[in-house]
Amino acid sequence: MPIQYVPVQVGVVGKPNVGKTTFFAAATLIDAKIAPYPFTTIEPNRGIGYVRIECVCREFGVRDNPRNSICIDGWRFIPIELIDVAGLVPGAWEGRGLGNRFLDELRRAPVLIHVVDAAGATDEEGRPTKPGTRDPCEDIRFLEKEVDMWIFQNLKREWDRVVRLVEMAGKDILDVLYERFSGYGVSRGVIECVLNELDLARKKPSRWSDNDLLNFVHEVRVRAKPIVIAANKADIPEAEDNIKRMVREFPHLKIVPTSAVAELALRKAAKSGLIKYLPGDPDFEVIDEKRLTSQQAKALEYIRERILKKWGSTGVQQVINEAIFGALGMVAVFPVEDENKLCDKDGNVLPDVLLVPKGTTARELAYRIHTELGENFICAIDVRTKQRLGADTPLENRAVVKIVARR
Ligand SMILES: Nc1nc2c(ncn2[C@@H]2O[C@H](COP(=O)(O)OP(=O)(O)O)[C@@H](O)[C@H]2O)c(=O)[nH]1
Ligand SMILES: [Mg+2]
Repeated sequence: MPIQYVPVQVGVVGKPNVGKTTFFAAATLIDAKIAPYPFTTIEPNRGIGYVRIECVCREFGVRDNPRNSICIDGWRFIPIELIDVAGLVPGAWEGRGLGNRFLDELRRAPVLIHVVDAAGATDEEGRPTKPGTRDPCEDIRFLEKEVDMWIFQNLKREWDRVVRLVEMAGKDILDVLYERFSGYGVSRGVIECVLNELDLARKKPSRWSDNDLLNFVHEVRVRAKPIVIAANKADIPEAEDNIKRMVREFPHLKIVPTSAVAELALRKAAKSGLIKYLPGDPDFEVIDEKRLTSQQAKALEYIRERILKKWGSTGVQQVINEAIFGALGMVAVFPVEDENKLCDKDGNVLPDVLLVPKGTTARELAYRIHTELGENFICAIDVRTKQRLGADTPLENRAVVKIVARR
């Protein structure tokens, strides 16, 4: 039976015209609608993007045939689900610009990529302006507030019920709040930790001020739905100073300079066989100079000089990797059924890669593959070292493991 694979969801958010749809199109290589007008994206777009890791095939000297992922030149691309949420404008949490509907799309996404116009070429509502006019730091503050206020409002609406359950029905506040947050994918541990940290665990819900509630929501959200910043339009000269300032002003955030248009151009050129380029590469190679029009050649050279040489890459792949491996702290593991041939029952070599939270144990991995495999778990084998791993051993990134189970 093939392993069931549910891709991690990543929300792509930001005000209109910052490049979300371009980013999404580049990351998924689907031709989504791209236009410089607010609200061109009405329905949220969903598509498959990828994180990139070094595959283990070369290390083991095997030729793999992946099933749930792709291996190109020794790089493994593992699918994740991207959700392109239409432009969020200030006041979205109150319903401005269909904001509530868009925000609801993000409920289950455990991490967000906030696409920011680092060139400052769009005002607070996303209308085009002269580069350098808008301070993108404001956009970072605005979006955090929108997300917090949206959750705050949803929780506030149910607060009478929370009061009744805790103060009249005698339920534990931790259980009640955990249940309220279950739709957002927040763990009990996070709720408990924030309640204690803010000294709210023993305060009666009827005595919580709006400020208590807002602080609580903010602290839970920071832990449960982290945001990474794609400092987009990094190809525009005005972006450089802004990016430096963002890094200084938000030391707790990961800020990745990106150029979504450049990534889209490179992927299209690669797709039509003009260049050799893998998402995330620091450079590309022209396959046949003669096939390029002079305009194409110029555009590619521009991308090389202004983006790749300056920033090291277009940043699109990097920010996705940062969301999954940095902000969410996940690790990639390769489960196999035959520890010598590194294959599954059908002989597929290194067929699957699973993204799991750091700290996932060998037994938890078994459960993740099949409930039965978890129930009958005996031990796991680290294929690299041939060592036996006990049930509670946490798995390392790029581990290749065989699960041994009772039949
Ligand atoms: N210079 C530059 N322009 C970009 C970049 N990404 C997107 N744009 C442009 O910004 C405008 C809005 O892009 P779009 O993807 O529709 O933005 P959205 O409203 O956030 O989805 C379009 O004209 C894009 O070509 C980028 O990295 N650099
Ligand atoms: Mg769009």
